[in-house]
Amino acid sequence: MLLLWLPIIVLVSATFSSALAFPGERHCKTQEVRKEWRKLSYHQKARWLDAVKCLSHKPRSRTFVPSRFPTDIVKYNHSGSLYDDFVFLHMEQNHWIHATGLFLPWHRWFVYQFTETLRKECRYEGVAPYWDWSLDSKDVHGSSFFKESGSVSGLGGWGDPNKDYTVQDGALSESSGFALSYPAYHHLRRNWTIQPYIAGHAVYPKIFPDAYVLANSTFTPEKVRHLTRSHVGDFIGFQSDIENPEHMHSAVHVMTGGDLGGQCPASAPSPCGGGQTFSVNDPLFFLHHGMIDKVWAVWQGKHHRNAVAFAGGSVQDPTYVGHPTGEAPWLHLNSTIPTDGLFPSTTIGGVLSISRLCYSYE
Ligand SMILES: [Cu+2]
Repeated sequence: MLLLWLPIIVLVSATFSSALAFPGERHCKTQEVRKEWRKLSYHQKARWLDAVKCLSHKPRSRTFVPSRFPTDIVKYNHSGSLYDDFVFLHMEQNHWIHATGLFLPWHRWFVYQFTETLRKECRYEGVAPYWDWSLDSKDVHGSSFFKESGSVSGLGGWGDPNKDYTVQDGALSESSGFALSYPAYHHLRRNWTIQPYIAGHAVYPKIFPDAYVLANSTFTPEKVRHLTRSHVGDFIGFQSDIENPEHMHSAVHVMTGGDLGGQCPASAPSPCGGGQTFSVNDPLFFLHHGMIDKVWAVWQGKHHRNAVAFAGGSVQDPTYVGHPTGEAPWLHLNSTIPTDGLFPSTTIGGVLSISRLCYSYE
């Protein structure tokens, strides 16, 4: 019965798409070509990490007014940093930006505006980097990506299990001055987990049907290629695939564990709402979602029907499996992307084309 809705939504989306009038080709003053992290030079990496740390030392935003008050997160911390505000926005919006039609548009705008904020607040002049995890799928744990331990240009590696999985090397290490406020004061944590779904399967077997799936098997180059060639014109199919709890988006989060995986630090008050709420704590979030955004952009570029495809609900289906991209009221291209004043807002239609946002992927 629930599945009957899907063709109707796609039809509505197609109607909206053809009626969509974008403002004329925006003149791009500059064109940003986003690069894979490992294609950046030593100095480019250092500048991005420096800007991130700079944001973590800036006082909180004066314009940010949270609008959602889910009961499963901690209260807003008035002594948090501007970086923490990005974490908190994602925490308070969690239930409306995951497993709803906002998932891809919201995170596209979030990465875009985070980079704009680095530029405005911390004089960052580079591009938004991304992490092509498909390059590491054979051996993520041993990948060069997690072996950059230098305190200037390194993202750091895995956390120390004897220190609550706190990262000890790289530019964001415990001794680097990079500290986080949510869900309680702590330093960056990463906890490598190759089979991250065993516990989830025990509680929610319908959402996590394959308990023993290896995280790295979900984001091989073949899987990414196949995804970008599938679901022609079918936004809901594409989103359901990439956001599926046991597919690449989720797998990278929970495999990296610690902050990116939403694992509560030892300092967290009990009960601690983890999951995807505070995953922005790890700046890797922006590199990971850069790649998710790239995969969406590549899919959009594969077919003119993909380029304009959009559909989805504005509220989560509590069972998830019936409507993995949300339930009515339906979202449309004029729906607002909520930012609660932390940065400018726009509409879903406003972020559908990355060329209109003046960036591309190398
Ligand atoms: Cu998210």
